[in-house]
Amino acid sequence: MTRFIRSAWIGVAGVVLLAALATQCTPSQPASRRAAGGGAQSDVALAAQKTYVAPGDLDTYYMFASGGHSGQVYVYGVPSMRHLATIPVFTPYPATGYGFDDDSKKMLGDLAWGDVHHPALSETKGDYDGRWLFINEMNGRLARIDLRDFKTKQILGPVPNLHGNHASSFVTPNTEYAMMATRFSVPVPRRPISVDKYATDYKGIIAGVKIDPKSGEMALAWQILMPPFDYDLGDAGKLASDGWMFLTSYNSERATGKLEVTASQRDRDYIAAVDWRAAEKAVNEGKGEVIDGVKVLDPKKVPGVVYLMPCGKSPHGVDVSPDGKWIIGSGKLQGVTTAFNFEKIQTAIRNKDFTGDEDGIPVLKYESIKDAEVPVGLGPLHTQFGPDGWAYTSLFVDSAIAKWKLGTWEVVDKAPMSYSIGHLSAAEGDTVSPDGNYLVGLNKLSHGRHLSVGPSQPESSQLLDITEEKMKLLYDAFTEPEPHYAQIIKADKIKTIEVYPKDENKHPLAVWDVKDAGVTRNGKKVTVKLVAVRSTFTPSSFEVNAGDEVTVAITNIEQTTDELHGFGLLDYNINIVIDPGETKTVTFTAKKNGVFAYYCTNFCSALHQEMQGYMVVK
Ligand code: K7E
Ligand code: CUA
Repeated sequence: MTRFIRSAWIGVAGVVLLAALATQCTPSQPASRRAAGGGAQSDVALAAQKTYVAPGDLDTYYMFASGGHSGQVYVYGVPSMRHLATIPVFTPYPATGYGFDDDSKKMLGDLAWGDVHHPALSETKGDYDGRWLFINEMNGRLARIDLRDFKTKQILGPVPNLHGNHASSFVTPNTEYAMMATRFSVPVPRRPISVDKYATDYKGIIAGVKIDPKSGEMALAWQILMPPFDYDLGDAGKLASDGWMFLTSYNSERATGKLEVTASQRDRDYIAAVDWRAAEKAVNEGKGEVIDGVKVLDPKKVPGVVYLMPCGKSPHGVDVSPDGKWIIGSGKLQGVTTAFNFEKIQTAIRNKDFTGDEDGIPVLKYESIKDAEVPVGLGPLHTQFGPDGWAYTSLFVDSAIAKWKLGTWEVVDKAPMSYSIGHLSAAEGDTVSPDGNYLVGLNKLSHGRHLSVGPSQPESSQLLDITEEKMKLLYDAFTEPEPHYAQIIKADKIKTIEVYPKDENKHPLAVWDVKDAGVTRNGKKVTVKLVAVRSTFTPSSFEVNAGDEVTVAITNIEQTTDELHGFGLLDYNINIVIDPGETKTVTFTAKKNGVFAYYCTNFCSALHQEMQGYMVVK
């Protein structure tokens, strides 16, 4: 592909420009590539200026990117595209000790991996409020990260009935709900039924996860039984369409086997439109059947909770415009994206303007609910928004972003992406008041645009300037697998703490004075209360008996920013990190006899190397 683009560029730009640029390029930066990236030298300088964040200066936005099957969330600064932090969510992360201490180990459960796709910042009145970040994972889970300390605080699930939680975690405008939905339909309730019965005996599920407005605590509220399609993406209605959720699905053929063929037969699949207030009401009125502990609504018995909107072949993304009036659904095998009109959807529902049903769910008439088919280009996947009605749609097949206008449906610009863009993320670009300024293309391929690191290549995330009529490529950043979706929030909306205040530490095993540190024994249970402070552990040694169940509780009594201490216990697979003011515990059976060193893993002072001790197991 690189070669193709290079030669195409040579054709367009001509040899003269290349010769001019060649003199300015180092051997490791071929002239053609440099030109393709930025155009003339002055453009390169301008782009550099726009992304340069001087030493000591701060970025204006945070970008939270899904880490795909790494199970993590990556935090970047925009416009510098510098990687600032990794937030471990569904996977142990030795760098912060996540997944080693008792609490995070319990939260992770038996699963050592997760495949995260769609971060969702909490919202108030449709705008990011900077409180929490929710993120889904394919093994039927949802997590909540607290943006006060950038830590994972809750993992919900795996939830019953639903399998392959891809169309998630999209929140409603006041963070009333996050969504979950089935990508891989299964028999509900779960039981072994052979795949030949897929079309009749397998079911999809759309779930509403209620979020506590004070604490952010998530609880599975209800599920809706759906036909066995593959539910893919979602977005919540807002303003005009508040109260609704929209979720795409492919495989309305209800096929199995080679889906790339069998599930691409029909010209249209569906977007499910869920009236979540109606679902909530039905459950409150006692409707629905409890399956595996969850209230499940069957639309045949509870009409009015869900409708199906036909959408171009195998749709992927669905995105609601900032004013909530349009629902943009993209059939990924088409050259257009469809703008559905929310008012027309409501009229069609009122007039029963249906063309049939799927398992009792009314199918709305396509012609009655669409406003336009926008000729964006090939392989439209996802749409983000800017101010003044601008929309940006990623085109996987064309490997580009199309810029177009809501209402006039004019496509005004296209920016090539290197290469094969999936999601894209504009600054506050899925809220009721998008910022514009920057757009990041989250590309699937990056070959040839970075120093080679062997076969396992990074992903490429390209930063664009969208302040002017034409989109301008500013910067190539390389990100770890795999930024499916990302959200970009104004930096000043996030208020972090850097030290846990002493008076907030209510941990029962916390000790703030070295006098209170030490070992207590209750039968075979041993508790070791440790104090960590520059540059000593107290106690600096302790003894237990082989076979004891040992709980080590460590309090980092520092109240100074950036003064973390680690606790690495050799040969016992124990590695935890304690932030200033925090208490963490780790419980294990002292199975191995002998003497084992523990030491501080975080470089904390000039005498960090001396911060060590011994556990003697007799
Ligand atoms: Cu990669 Cu949202 Cu999972 Cu599209 S998804 S590209
Ligand atoms: Cu404490 Cu290094």
